[in-house]
Amino acid sequence: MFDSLAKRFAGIFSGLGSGKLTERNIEDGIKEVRQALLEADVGLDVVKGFIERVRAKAVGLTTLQGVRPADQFVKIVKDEMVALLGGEPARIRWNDRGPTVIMMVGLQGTGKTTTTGKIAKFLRKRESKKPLLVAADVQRPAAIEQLRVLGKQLDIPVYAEEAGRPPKICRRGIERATELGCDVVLLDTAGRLHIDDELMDELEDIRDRTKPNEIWLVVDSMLGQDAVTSAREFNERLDVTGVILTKTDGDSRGGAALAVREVTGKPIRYVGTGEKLDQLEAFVPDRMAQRILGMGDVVSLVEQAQDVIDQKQAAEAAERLFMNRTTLDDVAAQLQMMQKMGGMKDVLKKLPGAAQLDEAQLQQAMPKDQDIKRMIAVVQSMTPAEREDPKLLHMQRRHRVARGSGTSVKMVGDVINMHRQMQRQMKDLKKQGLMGKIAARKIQKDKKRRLKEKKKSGGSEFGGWFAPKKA
Ligand SMILES: Nc1nc2c(ncn2[C@@H]2O[C@H](COP(=O)(O)OP(=O)(O)O)[C@@H](O)[C@H]2O)c(=O)[nH]1
Ligand SMILES: [Mg+2]
Repeated sequence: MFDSLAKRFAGIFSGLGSGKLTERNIEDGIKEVRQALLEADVGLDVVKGFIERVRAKAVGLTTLQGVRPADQFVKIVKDEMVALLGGEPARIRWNDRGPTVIMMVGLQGTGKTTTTGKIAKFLRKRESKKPLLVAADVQRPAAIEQLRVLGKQLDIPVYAEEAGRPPKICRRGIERATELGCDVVLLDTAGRLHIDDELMDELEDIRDRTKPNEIWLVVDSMLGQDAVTSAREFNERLDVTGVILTKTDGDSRGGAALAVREVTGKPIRYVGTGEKLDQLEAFVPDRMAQRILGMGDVVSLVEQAQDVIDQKQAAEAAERLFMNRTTLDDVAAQLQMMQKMGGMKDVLKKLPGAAQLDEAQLQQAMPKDQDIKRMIAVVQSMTPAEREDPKLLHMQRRHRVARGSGTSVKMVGDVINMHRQMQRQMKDLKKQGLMGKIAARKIQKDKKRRLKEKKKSGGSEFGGWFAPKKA
């Protein structure tokens, strides 16, 4: 959803350069930020407020010492973006006595029923809750059936009545939850294509009779400003406690996501990222701001990595890295991790700087998953001694390994280069830690020199894919 906006921002920020910022530069930067937000369909009022806050902070930017002014500007925009999205992630108000009631509301087709199922699944997994779903949409018989099917799929109980009025159904649903020992009740209410009084009266009635702990408004991010308008109306009538943005996997420009918090004053709780039941993410403003600003979603990348890495193994690998005793087994481990983390493209996209790469550049910057498999095979065809000390791998041995792994001598060379790159990066990091800025500057110089050398020697096919460089 935020792809084009992220690309835009990354461009604006790199356009600021690394030198001193003048008032003129800042003004240009602000103008571009404004334009980018307007193009993303954020809405004029929200953009205005945002820009005013950024400008107020950006005045006198050049006075801070020791930090690049451009970075300061980026930080200001980022902080404001986090504030716009809601600051701290919101927490659920659990009921300490009896089941917690969560009422789902929203227009028809926004994804209420699907999201109800997703949330139930999410809360069961992440919060160890025992949910029950209530079919409170009696407008369409198909709606009840849809929820039943969902419940069966998830193995979560569903309370439904063929006839009767929704407020009473909801009350009885909560009673059933208590009987079954369920501690969360999700009310899947009816929607309409447009907001009308009849619907609102019904929803108010449900609210008054069930006293929900949370009222979550489901908003379709594809609807842009219309989504924001309907969110405002729902909130005025029902005083919702949170918003869930669905269909963020679509090609909307992101305006609704950015404006809905400011307009309703209510936090975004989750985002739906696809039709499948596990495609729901908790909404973390700081993380989302980084993604929007093209800074790369480093945090979620790390989390994703944590999911697949064995912690003990990781600690051992880190120690070897630090002692500069990495072997080709570490290279293989890293490759295996990438394989587990899923498509390389998804991983790369989350790295800082990668937002600026277009599809073709991304394709070029990464080894194909097929190649990852082959590279692992290369390492597996080496003797333990060779893995320990890649220097042993002279030409004859490389031929043997290539044959053994069914690959090419070139690929064997690429794997050895990866190992070298790993060691170099570690050295760079150490230098930075020990000698601070002087070291950092020297590393920059070294890098330039190495880049030149690499150009001369032709480089490896996958050169630079550990840290994708701007093309
Ligand atoms: N791509 C995508 N589709 C979604 C998402 N959430 C819901 N949908 C789809 O939106 C359509 C309407 O969903 P439904 O839950 O029936 O909406 P309701 O009328 O509000 O209950 C269905 O086809 C869902 O699969 C999402 O996050 N991404
Ligand atoms: Mg529905």
